[in-house]
Amino acid sequence: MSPEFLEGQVLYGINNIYTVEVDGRDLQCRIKGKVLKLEENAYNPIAAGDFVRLQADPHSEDVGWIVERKPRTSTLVRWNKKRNAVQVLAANAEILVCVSSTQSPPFRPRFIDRVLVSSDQMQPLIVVNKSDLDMEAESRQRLRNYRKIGYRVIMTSALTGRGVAGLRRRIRGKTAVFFGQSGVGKSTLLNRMFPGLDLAVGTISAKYDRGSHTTSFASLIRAAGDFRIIDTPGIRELEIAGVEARDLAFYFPELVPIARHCSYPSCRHVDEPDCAVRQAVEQGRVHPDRYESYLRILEDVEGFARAFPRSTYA
Ligand SMILES: Nc1nc2c(ncn2[C@@H]2O[C@H](COP(=O)(O)OP(=O)(O)OP(=O)(O)O)[C@@H](O)[C@H]2O)c(=O)[nH]1
Ligand SMILES: [Mg+2]
Ligand SMILES: [Zn+2]
Repeated sequence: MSPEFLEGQVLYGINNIYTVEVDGRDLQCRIKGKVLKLEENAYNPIAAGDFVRLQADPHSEDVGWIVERKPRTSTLVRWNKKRNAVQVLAANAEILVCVSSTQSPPFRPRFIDRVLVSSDQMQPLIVVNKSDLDMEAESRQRLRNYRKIGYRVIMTSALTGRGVAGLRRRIRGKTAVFFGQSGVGKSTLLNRMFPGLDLAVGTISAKYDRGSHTTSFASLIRAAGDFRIIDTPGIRELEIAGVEARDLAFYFPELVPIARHCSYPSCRHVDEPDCAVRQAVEQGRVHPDRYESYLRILEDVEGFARAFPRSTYA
């Protein structure tokens, strides 16, 4: 008798045991032996949000064996420096909620720029939480620039509830991944949005003004009213993986129409002659901070390409 095959979505994985939602039931699953070809350079072969095919266990209806991962429609990835591997933080989400804070931890637009480059095929939404606290004029100016170049920005406060209903409306009926530095209030926001969720919330270190890495693994959460959310652990630094240097400018929407006018067809917008992007920066048409982010990320991805000519996580 051939074993029964099922399909489901991975909610989370801890120590190589994956909780998979199959027709509304949660199964405890492992990857079946050598059947699932593990990708080279991959830190985790399976991420929260992945769709998988599995075999039912003949002895227990709560157990399954993952035999295949379905192709991903979207990914949020980073380069895990410590493990020297590509890490998929979440898969198959339609919306990327990039959560930052007005302060405590400080507003870090450079980090946001990296987040915006790290997701593929997700619709980005910039959330600035802790709007009950003041924000520096320079940070507000950066927010205006994000809006100007086409990003949607929502101000929220998990404390007062400001903006929370609006955020809920935006993510209803879709799968949304919440991502950002530790301590910006991702889990607090989710608790505010979905009373009863009771996600663990951390403290902000007074000494370092940063979060305490409270959420420790990504998990897909289902909430009443047709919500599917992936809460993720905050990270300190975001190293880019899997973006080709020659494609990087496409991840900066304001550069796309400008880069077309560069003299060199393969212009990197660094030191090439007649570079339209550099001219635009000099003339103030592109925010200098955004260009600086572009340059720093370019350095990263060129280094990455040298180390790993072909990444294989897609
Ligand atoms: N003033 C203020 N504090 C907030 C707000 N939202 C969250 N906090 C506080 O920020 C701290 C960190 O919140 P968390 O929800 O744990 O942050 P997180 O982004 O989930 O952090 P990690 O799980 O470590 O990635 C807690 O002390 C919260 O009470 C807010 O809107 N305003
Ligand atoms: Mg958290
Ligand atoms: Zn150029």
